[in-house]
Amino acid sequence: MKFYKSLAIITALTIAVTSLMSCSDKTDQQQMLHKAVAMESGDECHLCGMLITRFDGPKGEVFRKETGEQVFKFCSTRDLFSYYLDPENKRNVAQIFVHDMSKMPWGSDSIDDKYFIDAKTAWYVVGSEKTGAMGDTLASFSQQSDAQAFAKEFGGKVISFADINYDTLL
Ligand code: ZN
Ligand code: CU1
Repeated sequence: MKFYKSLAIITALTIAVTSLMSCSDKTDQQQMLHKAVAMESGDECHLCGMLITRFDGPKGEVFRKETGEQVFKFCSTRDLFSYYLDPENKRNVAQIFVHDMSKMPWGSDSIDDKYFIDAKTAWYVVGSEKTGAMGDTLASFSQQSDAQAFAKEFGGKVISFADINYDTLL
């Protein structure tokens, strides 16, 4: 009898903890609802200070958990990931965007925030002949097949978000 009683208590506790956890998950999700913002002509890269819209290639944006609406913008996917791969930053990033280069032309005059996608579900081509603000860069795509088509045309290797590390950026 005692055994069943404690079993019941444990079950009740487990249910309570689980529902608490899903509650906090929900608040996390609500904090995730930032929309990507436009790159303005005066915007400087958060990492290197270069004027973002003067340079070709995909750009990046980050919202950090503790800074609310403040957005951090990057001249290139390369600088975005140099920033993001720092464990201190990684922990604090709520949302991260890159351009979908299957939709956006490579040239700097085509930069448009409507082509921003979630960086975590994107596919990347590293080592292609296409360069960005800082030289070699990562071409970003929402579809793996588009990344493969790009790699076929311009060289390089297709990788996922999880594959990106400091070696990738070298
Ligand atoms: Zn930069
Ligand atoms: Cu730069």
